[in-house]
Amino acid sequence: MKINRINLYHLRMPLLSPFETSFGRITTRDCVLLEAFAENLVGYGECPADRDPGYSYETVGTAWHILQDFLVPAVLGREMNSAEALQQHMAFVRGHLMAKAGLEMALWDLSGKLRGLSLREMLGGVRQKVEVGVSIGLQESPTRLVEVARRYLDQGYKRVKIKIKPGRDVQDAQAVREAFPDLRVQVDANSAYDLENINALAPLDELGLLLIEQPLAEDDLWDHSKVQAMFRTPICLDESITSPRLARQALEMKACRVINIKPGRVGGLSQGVAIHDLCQAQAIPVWCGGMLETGVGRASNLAIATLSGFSLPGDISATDRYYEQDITQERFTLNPDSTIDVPNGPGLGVSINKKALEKFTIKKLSLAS
Ligand code: OSB
Ligand code: MG
Repeated sequence: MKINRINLYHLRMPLLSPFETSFGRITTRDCVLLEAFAENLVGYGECPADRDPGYSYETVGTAWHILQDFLVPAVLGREMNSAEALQQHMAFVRGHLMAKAGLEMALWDLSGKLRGLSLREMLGGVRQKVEVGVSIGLQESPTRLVEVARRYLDQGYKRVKIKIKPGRDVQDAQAVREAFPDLRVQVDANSAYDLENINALAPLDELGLLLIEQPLAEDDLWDHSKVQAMFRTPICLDESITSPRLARQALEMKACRVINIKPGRVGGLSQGVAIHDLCQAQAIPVWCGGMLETGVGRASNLAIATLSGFSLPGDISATDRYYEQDITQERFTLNPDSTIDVPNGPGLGVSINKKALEKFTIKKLSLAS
């Protein structure tokens, strides 16, 4: 197929509640939505770069520039029939993995619509619903955190992740553990520690946590191997794993025992699948991370999380954990067993609510061949 037009939308959507991590607090969430036209079909992709370079160096601004000036021109009007071919055409751009991932997602959506196959079927997923948890941002106090966690448990979530940062770590995790002795709990530091202050986290090892996510800097596999040696609890890497090669090296170095796969962070669904395959061959558990996606990115995350090696619950919560109004007609809901159903329609299996898309668009660009 040949893509003959791509529209970029800079979206800004209000969150139902603020989301605070060690790198900042947001009340609205930005992203770039891609709308790609080919063969009288339209496919959507979500680039999860945020407004600020807190989680990663990419922002909506950098992704917009890279898409507009490099990636989209390299793709428009070219015969393109697989994610592999797309990745080859994008390889001249170093980095900018979230920008690439958005484009790859749109190609998958188009391919699925062309072939009448769901993304789950194309990726080789083995289940129709996916086990999920909820990621809870930093709260004003441990007491408040427990209240918020309880609200999510009442809704049916059976796994909770809490964000931590120096000064807001052990007490928070202990409070949750005391309130919910049997709950599956994990923590995420988003790179807020270094070897100087990591000892503060030692008491976490007594709490029976599922994992400790990304304690150190993203470019620091080696020191993560030292931290993993200090803890019985598995270290899970998120920010550090930006390619299948780094995933392999992290495992060789024993820098982690679990990997969080976010297709956006690694340059696209195909790269996420490659990391899944590599981990599965070594019996390393993986799970699907989240970036507060719209219904478009959420559908994509659900599809990849159906692969057999995704053995831990994903950060893929119901729509009402994030947005009062989404840009998809479909809203994702939580089943009583803490799962979410995976869309079955062709491609991503979602349709766009044009009114909502227009409402949340703060900038639009149309590029044609
Ligand atoms: O580190 O997993 C993270 C959200 C934005 C950026 C980074 C992260 C997160 C989350 C939220 O933890 C997961 C979700 O989408 O619910
Ligand atoms: Mg994380």
